[in-house]
Amino acid sequence: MTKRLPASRRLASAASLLSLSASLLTGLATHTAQAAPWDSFTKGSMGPVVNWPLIPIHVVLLPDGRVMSYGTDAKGVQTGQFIYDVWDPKLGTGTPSHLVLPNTTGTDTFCSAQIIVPASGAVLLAGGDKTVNGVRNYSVNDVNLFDYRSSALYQAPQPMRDVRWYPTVVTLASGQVLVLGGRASLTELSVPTPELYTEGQGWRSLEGAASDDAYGSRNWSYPLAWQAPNGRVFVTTIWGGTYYMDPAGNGAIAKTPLTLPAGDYYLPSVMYAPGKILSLRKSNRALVIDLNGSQPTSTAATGVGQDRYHGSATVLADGKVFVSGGSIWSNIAFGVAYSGKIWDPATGKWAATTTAKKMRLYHSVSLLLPDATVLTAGGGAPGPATNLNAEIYTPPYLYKKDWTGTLAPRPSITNAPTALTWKQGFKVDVSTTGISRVTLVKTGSATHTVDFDQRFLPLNFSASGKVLTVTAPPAAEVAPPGYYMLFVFDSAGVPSVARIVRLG
Ligand SMILES: [Cu+2]
Repeated sequence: MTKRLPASRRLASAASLLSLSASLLTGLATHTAQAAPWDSFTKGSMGPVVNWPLIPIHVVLLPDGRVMSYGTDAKGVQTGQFIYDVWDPKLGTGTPSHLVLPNTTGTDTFCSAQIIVPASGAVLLAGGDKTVNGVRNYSVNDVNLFDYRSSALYQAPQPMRDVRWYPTVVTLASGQVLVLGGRASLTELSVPTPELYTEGQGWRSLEGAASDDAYGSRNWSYPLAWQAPNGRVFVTTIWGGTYYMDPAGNGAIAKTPLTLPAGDYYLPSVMYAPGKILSLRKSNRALVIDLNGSQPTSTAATGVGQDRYHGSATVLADGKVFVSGGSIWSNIAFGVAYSGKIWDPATGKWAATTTAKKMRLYHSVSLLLPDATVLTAGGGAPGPATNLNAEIYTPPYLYKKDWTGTLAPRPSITNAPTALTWKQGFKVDVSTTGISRVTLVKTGSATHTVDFDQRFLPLNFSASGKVLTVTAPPAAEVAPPGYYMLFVFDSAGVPSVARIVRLG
């Protein structure tokens, strides 16, 4: 099977070259033919519904700017066993922009967890689904790796100790990947012991950090967890308790004094600034959690307007939070939120955005792309709609502020390092003077309302003409190693296309 991949890639490359010129022409035609609505500079605009070769239940932005997705077959039926897709946004959204490849690992990757391993840039896929005597939704301890350079998906040398379905993966300051939570089978609910993955060495169970309350039976489904500035891993639960988990040595876990109002597995939370999390809770409540002090604290924030079960929260290139999709009742086509909302951390207020055509409920995703737009996609398997499709959202910051609905000219990064280390000063050449902001956004990896590792960091900089001297983030606890999108903003607040840089 491995011999087949290069052949299909050669075909795809040839097709890509042909389609590139076609998509450029199509792109020009689209832009001249129809301007976006006049209020796009306040609401953004939603692109057309475009086909996707599977329901992208899992999406991950790769170090080369492409997007890997998986979760169903080509008809939208639950299974990650047969195919996965690699989409190149630079080639548009037509069929030739997708590279659909066979999954030869034997693992059904449906409802696994995926994240980029910082050292190699490979995507680690932990766990997945298993069918036993015709009954789905048992789980596996399989671990697979996806190499973006070859687009190949292959078995990792060592599986996890525990089987996991619906686990969470987190990149730690050490560069190791933590997996926690998930379900073992229909009868054995929880997997209370986290495991640590060290590239080249494999897995180690953190017996000292086992907890049913934090990420076991009381909080097993894609538990929300973040590398915190104090070196520990901060965990929130649906029932309200919060925890600091220490991954050092044998592992340890401690409850914090902070208790939150009730949340849900399918209401999103997002780290929108260093050590700060916007968390949507039940009954249209929202909170800002601050991890920068000696103990975590929370303050009430304005709710998003309605509960959006299965919606997504995506931090934009400017640090605002785009909330899209969801409905009032879990995975039911009632009270569907078609229009998104953007939260401004500077004011705490929500602004309405434009309206999507498709409901994005269970198994839908959202992902910030390097061109500062947002991929919103998927939903179904099961659900009221089988969404073998995506809509790309263009946020307000990309439009001219003149009511014409036309895209603003963008600044560009003409030269930037490909690798950074913490605290480092580095030079960035840009196309224009008057750069107003420099930001870093970690490459996202989303599934089931969670975007593992998503985080945003504003960077200090000084400018001399078209040369910026930028300071990298202060520490791995604030910005874990891995891949980040580097954006610059012009004097009108318009972001560049990102350069993807490796930190660490
Ligand atoms: Cu699922």
